[in-house]
Amino acid sequence: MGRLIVASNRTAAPGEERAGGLAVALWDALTERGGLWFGWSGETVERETRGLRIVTEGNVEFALADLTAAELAGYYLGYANRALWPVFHYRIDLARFVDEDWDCYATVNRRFGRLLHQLLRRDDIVWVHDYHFLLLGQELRNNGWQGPLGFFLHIPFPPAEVFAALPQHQRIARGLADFDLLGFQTERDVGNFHRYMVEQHGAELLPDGRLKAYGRIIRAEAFPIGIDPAEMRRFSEGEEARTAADRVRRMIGDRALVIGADRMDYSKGLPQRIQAFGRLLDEHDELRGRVNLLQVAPPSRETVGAYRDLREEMDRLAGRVNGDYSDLDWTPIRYLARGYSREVLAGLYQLARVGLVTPLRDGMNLVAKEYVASQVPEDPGVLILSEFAGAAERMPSALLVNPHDVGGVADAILRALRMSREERVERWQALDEEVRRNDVATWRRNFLDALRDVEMA
Ligand code: GDG
Repeated sequence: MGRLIVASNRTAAPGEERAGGLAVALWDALTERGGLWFGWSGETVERETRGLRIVTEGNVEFALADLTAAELAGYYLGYANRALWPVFHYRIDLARFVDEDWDCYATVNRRFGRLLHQLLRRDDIVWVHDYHFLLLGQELRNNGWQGPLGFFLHIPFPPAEVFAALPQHQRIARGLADFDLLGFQTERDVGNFHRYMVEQHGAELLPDGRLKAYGRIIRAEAFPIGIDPAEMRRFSEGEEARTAADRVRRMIGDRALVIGADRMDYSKGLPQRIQAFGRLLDEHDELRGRVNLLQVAPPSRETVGAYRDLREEMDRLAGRVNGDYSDLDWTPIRYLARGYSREVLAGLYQLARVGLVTPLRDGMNLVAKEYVASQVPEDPGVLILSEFAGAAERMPSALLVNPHDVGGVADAILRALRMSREERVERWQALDEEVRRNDVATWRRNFLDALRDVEMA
């Protein structure tokens, strides 16, 4: 059996944080069969990039490439985060299409493809991750790689009409067709991709579900990503979780806690969420002084304009609700524009009566699953989940909401706060079963099994 080769924009090389189910799952897969993890070193150099930096840990090698400052601006902040991220999240209105950014994106994929190809051995299997590397498979093929080549998209794949707005969508589709296996988060994403390939590229959908495109046969399937529920449970019972929960409890007393935790990203529906909580207080005076929203929102990608705008909007909205309703001994919204460790978050999830996960669009959303895994089985909280999160496809027992419907979300919060313990337990059990069944280990096993089938074929 050959090695597993993983390529992702960031790696979990020694010295980087190997926190989070995903990094751990990939690490486990790599140590299981021995392998190599390729990606950006996280370092930018002024002009000339050095060659690869190789770091070894046990039977796993990390191959790390630098970016120049211009590449960081064009490939990463430019094309990946200003064009691809918004379009894949159905937000053409926020996308900025700059030809030079695309050129830079293609160039980095080409350079990285060449670097990675030099490290490949005959019987390796290659697994590429996410929207930073849409052209990497094609570049490996161009360099002569004929072995198994898989790709997993962590974010949604939009409907054909939206994807086709991307000026370079043809080139990207052609690149994707060079993979043997394309993994998506949900059946909806797979359906979107199929229809796009058939309508725009004359692809043929074969009876066995595979796709014939550009003279190649590719498999496009859903592999819903999960978490490590045991880890989350451990965190929620740990010392850090307890200390954090105690601190919050001291602040809120016996008031009900509603929690949100999201990267500060326009896809997460944060302004709408604040508005919904405001609406709840507008319409229910009996809740004033009785309930708190704690929103953790670590800033991300702050050099991108749309993210700065979001930050300002959040400050304004939370300030307004608090201005309208705060009293001497109560502030309705505690909005924290900073990150906390996952240990701390687990404690907060457990304390919270309601988990509010209302993205406008999300590939999967792991916070929803982590909230479920952190609950006390006899007295669990209620998950309110956007129907537009990938997670909703298999979590129908959550209170599903349309995050654009501010009144509907307010109603759902009210319903969650009033829900009987019996109903809470029943809903939670169904959710917990799903979270445990489709965990992160299952996700990677299913993907790698499918990729190995390609290898055999
Ligand atoms: C992308 C896709 C898909 C949150 N706050 C803090 C913190 N977190 C952790 C959570 C969770 C992770 O970050 C966030 O994962 P999500 O899935 O919710 O969202 P994205 O970052 O957008 O991830 C998404 C995912 O990839 C996996 O495929 O589900 O749809 O967009 O684990 O607990 N971690 C720390 N401090 C925080 O304040 N340390």
